[in-house]
Amino acid sequence: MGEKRILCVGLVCLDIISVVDHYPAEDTDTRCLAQRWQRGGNASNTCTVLALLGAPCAFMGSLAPGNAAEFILSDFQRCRVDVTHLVWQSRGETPCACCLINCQSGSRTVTLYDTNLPDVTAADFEQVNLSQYKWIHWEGRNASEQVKMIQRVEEHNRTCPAAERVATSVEVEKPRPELYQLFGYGDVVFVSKDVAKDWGFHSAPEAVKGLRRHLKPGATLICAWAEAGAEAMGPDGLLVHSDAFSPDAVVDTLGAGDTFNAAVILALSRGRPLPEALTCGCQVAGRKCGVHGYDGIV
Ligand SMILES: Nc1ncnc2c1ncn2[C@@H]1O[C@H](COP(=O)(O)OP(=O)(O)OP(=O)(O)O)[C@@H](O)[C@H]1O
Ligand SMILES: *[C@@H]1O[C@H](CO)[C@@H](O)[C@H](O)[C@H]1NC(C)=O
Ligand SMILES: *[C@@H]1O[C@H](CO)[C@@H](O)[C@H](O)[C@H]1NC(C)=O
Ligand SMILES: *[C@@H]1O[C@H](CO)[C@@H](O)[C@H](O)[C@H]1NC(C)=O
Ligand SMILES: CC(=O)N[C@H]1CO[C@H](CO)[C@@H](O)[C@@H]1O
Repeated sequence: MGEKRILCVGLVCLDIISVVDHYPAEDTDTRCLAQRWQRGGNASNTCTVLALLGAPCAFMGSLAPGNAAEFILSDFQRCRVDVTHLVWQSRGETPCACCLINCQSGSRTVTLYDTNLPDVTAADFEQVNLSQYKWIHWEGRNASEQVKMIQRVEEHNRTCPAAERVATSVEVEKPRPELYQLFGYGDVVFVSKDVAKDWGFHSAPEAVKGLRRHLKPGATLICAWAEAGAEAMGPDGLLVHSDAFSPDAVVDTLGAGDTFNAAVILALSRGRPLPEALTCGCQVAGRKCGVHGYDGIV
C-alpha cells in the first residue's frame, strides 16, 4: 500500500474573487481589474495544497446540488483531492464568498454568504474507514459534532495496532467561544491571530504560551501571524519560531493560512521535527503570497 492519506473536514465554498486597486468606499465606483472563480473554504484550500505537495488527501464536507457544486467537484478532481466523503445535502445552498484582493498589497477581504447548508455530523463521520488515514484535520465549525468525531478517533487509537493510529489536528480560526472547547482535542491545534487577540494576546509567542494550558497532555499549539511568521510549542514546552519568507511582491494572501497549515501537517505527518515543520509552513505560505491562487507554489 502507498502512503496513507490525510483527511480534512470542514467547509468548501465558491470564492468569487475580484482584483481591485483599492477597496471600495461607500457610494463610490470601483474598477475591477480581474475576476475569477476559485474553490475556497479553509479545509478545502488545505487539501489543494496537500495535493500540490504530493500528499494523497481527501476532503469531507457538505455540498448542495447546483452550478457551484459542479464547479467545486470538478476542481477537486482536477487537483486530485479524493471526494468520496463529500456529503450531498438536500436542503440549503452551497456557500459562496465574495473576495476582494487588493492588487497593490495582496491583502484581501472576504465576505462569506453563509447559507443554511447543514454541516457534516458525527453520524456522517461514522462512514469514514479510519484505517485508510494517517492524519485527520478539522476546521473548527460545529464543535460539539466535531468533538464526537475526534472521540471516535481516540477510541480507534485505543483499540487498533500502533501502526494504524490516526493523528489529529484542529484549526480554531474564528473567535467564537463555542469553538474553544476544541483546544482540548487534537494532537496539533492551530489558532489564528483573530482568536489570539480575542483572548487578549498581542503576539504569537504570547498566545502560544498563554493558550497551551487548554490543550490535552502531549499536544502541540501553533499560531501563525502573517508577516511575523509563526510560533509553536510542543510537549517539551520549548518555544519554536519561524520567520516569514516574503516573496518579491505580495500579490495574493488569500489562503496563506490554509497553505501554512497544509505544509505543517504534511511535514509532521512524515515525522519531521516541529522547528522544521514550522519553517516549511512559512516557506510554502510565503511562496503562495507571491502568486495568484496556488499555481507554482511547489
Ligand atoms: N504578507 C505576507 N508575507 C509573507 N508571508 C506571509 C504574509 N502573510 C502571510 N504569510 C505567511 O502565511 C502564514 C499564515 O499567515 P496567516 O495565518 O496570518 O494568514 P491569513 O492572512 O490568515 O491567511 P488566510 O487567508 O488563509 O486566512 C504566516 O505564518 C506567514 O508565513
Ligand atoms: C478499511 O480499509 C482497510 C484498508 O484499506 C481495508 O482493509 C478494510 O477492509 C476496510 N474496512 C471496511 C469496513 O471497508
Ligand atoms: C451542530 O450539528 C448538530 C447536528 O446536526 C445540530 O443539531 C446543531 O444545531 C449544530 N450546531 C451548530 C452551532 O451549528
Ligand atoms: C492517536 O494515536 C496517535 C499515535 O499513537 C497519538 O499520537 C494520538 O494522540 C492519538 N490521537 C487521538 C486523538 O487519540
Ligand atoms: C470560508 C472561510 O471560513 N474562510 C476563512 C478561512 O480562514 C481565514 C483566516 O485564516 C478567514 O479570514 C476566512 O474567512
